[in-house]
Formats: sequence, C-alpha cells, structure tokens
Amino acid sequence: MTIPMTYAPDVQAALDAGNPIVALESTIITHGMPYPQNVETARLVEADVREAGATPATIAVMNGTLHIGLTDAELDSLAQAQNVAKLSRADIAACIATGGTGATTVAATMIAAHLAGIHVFATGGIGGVHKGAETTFDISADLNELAQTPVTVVAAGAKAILDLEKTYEVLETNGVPVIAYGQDSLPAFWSATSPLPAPLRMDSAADIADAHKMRGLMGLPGGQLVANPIPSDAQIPAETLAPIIGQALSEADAQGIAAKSVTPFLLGRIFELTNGASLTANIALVRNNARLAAQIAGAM
Ligand code: PSU
Ligand code: MN
Repeated sequence: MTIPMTYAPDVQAALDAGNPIVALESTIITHGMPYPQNVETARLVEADVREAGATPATIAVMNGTLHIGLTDAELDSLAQAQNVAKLSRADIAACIATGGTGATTVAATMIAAHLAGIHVFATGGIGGVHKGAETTFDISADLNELAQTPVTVVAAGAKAILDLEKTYEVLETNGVPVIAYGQDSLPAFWSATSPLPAPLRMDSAADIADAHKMRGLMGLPGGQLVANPIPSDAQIPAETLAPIIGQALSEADAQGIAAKSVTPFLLGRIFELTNGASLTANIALVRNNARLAAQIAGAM
C-alpha cells in the first residue's frame, strides 16, 4: 500500500529543481470564506507567491488522492463544493483510505507539506485555544501539529476569536517558537498589534529560515509560527471588533455550535456583522503572509 499522492506539474518541477515552494491550505477556501471570494482569494494568493519567486502548492484531498498543488479547475470545484470534510490530523488518513474528499486545516496541511518535502506554509490565522476552553476543552489540533511537524507556518497570529493568552501559553509549553515579524508585539489577526509581547522577534526572512534550519540540525521536532502583522492600512481596530466577536461567541453558545463547526460559524457571523469588512481584512492578511512565506522559502 502506498499513499495516493499527486503533484501539480509546476510543483513537481520546483521540487525536482530544488526551487522554493509555499504550501497553502484549503480549509480557508471551503470553510473560511464564502464563494466566490474564496476562489478569487485562493488565486490571488497563488499569484502573490509566484510574484515573490516561489511556487504555490495548495493542498487538499480529492476522491482519495492527496493533491500537492491544484489545477484551476480543481480549485474551482473545491471552492463550490458543499459539505466538504474539514480534515485535521485525526481524520486525514481515514479520508484518503476511504476515497473521500476534504479540505486541509493548518494541521493537515503541515502533515501533507512535510510528506511532500515542503518546509514553508502560508495561511490566514492558526487555530488555537477557544474562549471557554476550561469547560469545553476546545483546543485546535493546529497547536500540537506545530509542536511535532517541521514546517514553518506564516500566519497573522492566532485568530482573534480565540483566547490568545492561552493559545500562546500552549505554544510555549510545547516548545513552538513564536516569531513576530518586524515588531515587538504579537499581531491579533485582523489587528496588527496586541498587548501581548512577542516571545521572539525577527526582521528578515533569512533569519527565520536559519532558525528553522537550526532546529532541524539540533534534532528539535516541530515547526515555527511566524506571526506576521496585517498591513496597517487593512487592519480593523481591536476595539471595533471586540463587541462583534462577543456577539458571535454568545450566538454560537446559544445555538450549541461545537467542535469543528465553531471556527467556521464565528468567521461567518463576524463577516455578516461587519458587513464584509472582516473578509476584506482577512484577504489582505493572507496575501501579505503568502509574500513573506515566499521570501522565507527562497531564503531556505
Ligand atoms: N485561517 C483563516 N481562515 C480559516 C482558517 C485559517 O484565515 O478558516 C482555518 C484553518 O484551516 C485552521 C482552522 O486550521 O481554521 C482552525 O480550525 P479549528 O479551530 O477547528 O481547529
Ligand atoms: Mn476545535
């Protein structure tokens, strides 16, 4: 038995030539943004990676095959598909083995990128410790993955719907380097800064690439989280968002939204409650992360 994996032709060519590649996830397409902005964003992000000198590899499971890089038609069909599975470490192998189709979260994308020999991955925001986790135990598998799979993930921090303090505590406990890019505080997804000081700060892609390689040389498992602030002209002030996040959270609670549905529900409600402004900011930050990830992949 082998892993049914297929590489897009340009990704295969980049792997053969040793050229830089940036992995991209697909849950942000199927569960993070509405159609058609999801597919438009996915295409823009791929173009941003190319313009910055790397090859994009959007990752998904389609009909039991793990795709490393999607064609335009595959991207479009995934973006329009209904009821696609949201795959993490727990279910990606079962989905492949049973011929299923699913979008990969940060955790599952890291697993696939590592299998494919890709070291850098760009997304919007990682999952983390949800508010109220002391009773729900809802902690994203993304945090465990960062602790064990050697991929550098570029994100705008953890999503601001989360308990950011607890999220960064768990990352610290698990030995995950959290590197703020170009500033001393941690970004908070839709906002460029937060009151939380960054555990590490780096100002160049080369330093981030060297830190990744040094962990490998030292035999330290796991990846790195690069927390890249949203461009300041695209950010939404945290004070503006706080009551909206609060409302979305209480609605989720009242409606009994749980497990995998929590993050998509909250992102969807915040989109509605901000009249689409949260999506505009989300698109800007993902594109910004894609450009930095391409530079890091180049430096590696
Ligand atoms: N970043 C975004 N939008 C998203 C996500 C990331 O800008 O929708 C997805 C990622 O796939 C991440 C997931 O892994 O949300 C976290 O889900 P959960 O909290 O259920 O682990
Ligand atoms: Mn969860």
